[in-house]
Amino acid sequence: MGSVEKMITATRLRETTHAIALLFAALLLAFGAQAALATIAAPTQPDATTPESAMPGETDPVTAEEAAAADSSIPGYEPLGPEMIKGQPTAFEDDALKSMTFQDQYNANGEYALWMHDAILMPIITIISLFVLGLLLWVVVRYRRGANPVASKTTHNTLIEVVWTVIPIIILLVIAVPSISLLAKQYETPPKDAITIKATGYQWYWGYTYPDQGGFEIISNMLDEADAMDRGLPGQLAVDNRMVVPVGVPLRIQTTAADVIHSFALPSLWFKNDAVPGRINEKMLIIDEPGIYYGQCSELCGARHGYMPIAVEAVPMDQWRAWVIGQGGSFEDAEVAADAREEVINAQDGDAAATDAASTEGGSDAAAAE
Ligand SMILES: [Cu+2]
Repeated sequence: MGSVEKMITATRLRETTHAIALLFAALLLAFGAQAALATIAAPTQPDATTPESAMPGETDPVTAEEAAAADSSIPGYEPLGPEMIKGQPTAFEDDALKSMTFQDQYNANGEYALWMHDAILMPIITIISLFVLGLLLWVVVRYRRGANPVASKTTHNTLIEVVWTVIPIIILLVIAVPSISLLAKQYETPPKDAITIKATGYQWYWGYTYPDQGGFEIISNMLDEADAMDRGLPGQLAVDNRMVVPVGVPLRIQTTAADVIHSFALPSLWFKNDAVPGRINEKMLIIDEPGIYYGQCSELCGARHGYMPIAVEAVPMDQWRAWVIGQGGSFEDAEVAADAREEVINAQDGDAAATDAASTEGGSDAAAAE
């Protein structure tokens, strides 16, 4: 009997070893293919700012400084310095507690979400965890075999069953109300006059297009880490050309990608939208304070996924207009575009009104005509 069992165990062991070896081989193949693809793809990628170097990380510091000098030469616009950095992660060494939670929030949605986390979710999670831990300890101590040799045969208790059904329902309702309201806030449609910026993910950098201001595109590559540190900017987050936007007004951020799926994420502005090739995703963003806000691509997109940071610079409207002019943009088409959008929206509203005969809008129109 012993030898048969040993044989079976040996066979099983061999099978398991084979399975593990196969798994490793598959993983190696997958990673090898990914690395090979990356090396093939890298030199062929278009790179508008640094045509002489294919990899964004190898940006020549002189070129980057020249770019910065060119920026500061725009009349009426002053690029924000390191003292204006607001949205960035905190290092564990600097502040252990802060490094483990959310970044400070700089708009209404972010503040609301942070409040929901701090005032609703965390207290509920803590109370439930402590309560269950207490129950477990009580059972372990009070009903151990030594203290309670004859176990109870009780199987049903109507009161307890009602309580442990109703209380979780109430807890879920308490969570659902702010949760659904936050979800709705996040999908609020931007107003007609919102400023459109299209963020395009490329392997491995970002492009920011301003369609209403002439359609110019800003190509944004990560700064060389040492170069960024020299300028007092955070390494692996600072870029050569930031996405400059006006502060305090609604922005219509559209995200898309040119090659693979990327994700445009700004933790301190409670903003994240996937950038999918052949598709436009749209979400409203409002930034409350002037400043620099850092984010990162948040969808695994290839070898240099970790090196395509996002830097948004929010400046007052007049400075932003000066910057747009400095980039060769114009404001002539902005109103035309806004009017065109309004026409489309009115047409859609008109369709909706037509189906709803007793529309109040029709009534007010008639009143205005009189
Ligand atoms: Cu990416």
